[in-house]
Amino acid sequence: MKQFSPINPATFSSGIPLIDLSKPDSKNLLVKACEEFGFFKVINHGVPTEFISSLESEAVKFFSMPLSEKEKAGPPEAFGYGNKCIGPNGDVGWVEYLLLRANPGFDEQRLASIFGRNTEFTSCAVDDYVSAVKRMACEVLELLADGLKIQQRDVFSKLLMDEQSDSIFRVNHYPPCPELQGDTNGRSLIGFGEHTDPQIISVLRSNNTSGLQISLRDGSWISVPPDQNSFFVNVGDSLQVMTNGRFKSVRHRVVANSSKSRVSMIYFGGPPLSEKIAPLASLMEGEEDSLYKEFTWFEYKKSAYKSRLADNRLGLFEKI
Ligand code: GA4
Repeated sequence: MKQFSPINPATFSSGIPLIDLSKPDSKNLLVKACEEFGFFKVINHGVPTEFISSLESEAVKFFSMPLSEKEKAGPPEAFGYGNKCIGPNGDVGWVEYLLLRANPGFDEQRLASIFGRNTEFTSCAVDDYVSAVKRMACEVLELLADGLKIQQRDVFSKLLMDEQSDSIFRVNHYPPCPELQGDTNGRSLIGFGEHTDPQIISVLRSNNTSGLQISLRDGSWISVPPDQNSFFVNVGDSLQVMTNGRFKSVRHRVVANSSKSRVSMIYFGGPPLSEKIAPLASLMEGEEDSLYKEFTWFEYKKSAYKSRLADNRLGLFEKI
């Protein structure tokens, strides 16, 4: 069993690892956070506030349009506007969303052609935001490679930087659900059901409305207090595989709020479709065997889209 040194309160925020990217010791804390939680909060991230606020205000404007207008940008397969239905296999949630490719300009051009020139999501706000967040995600991945003592610093980040990187950008709107107010039975409504993210890394920013919860290693759930000035980062299934299970992809979900609307923007950093996802040779100590069968990101993605949200998608690729 691996032993961890005692928790230092300065590196936690409400029980969640807190990483200050401007501090020199961040790489070791990042490794610990990915091993213990698969999740952490990032401050001093370097993403300009104006990129965040202008995209948020475009998102708010978009979601406040009449449903019939928004539906012109749907259905979401594979990209566009979606409402309540998540993925192709019957999952539903109290959420509406936009799914976009994270490659510059791509889907904004499509949305511009649907809505006309001056509508929301036609400006460069998405590009500015996604480029800055991707840069930060790459910095985190390089610090992680360093922290893991891998010689090739860009071993993870190069997959996001690749022109063919299959990365996604998602904007979620969880409308308030007044029926939940004063519910004495403590019932809650699922906004986005529990799942792990299939990609390498996900970077989330939300407004100041709560709702996000993560599952700890013992299976218990904790609420993540919202912080609109910080980012929250998830380890995805692919990073779990590349580290041969050393990092854990975190199960997470969002519960609806009774009075406030929640807006979140998530960048999912994925590899090119042809990329082999396998444990890095440099991380395999001695006789250590790969815990996973070999697969490409294309194969994993194909199988993920046949699954339900809550399924253990990596299960199919584990060696017995
Ligand atoms: C979870 C992470 C991302 O939001 C996402 C989701 C995708 C979708 O909404 O279309 C999936 C889900 C996510 C995993 C399993 C499949 C695919 C819905 C679903 C039931 C965009 C992604 O890449 O995988």
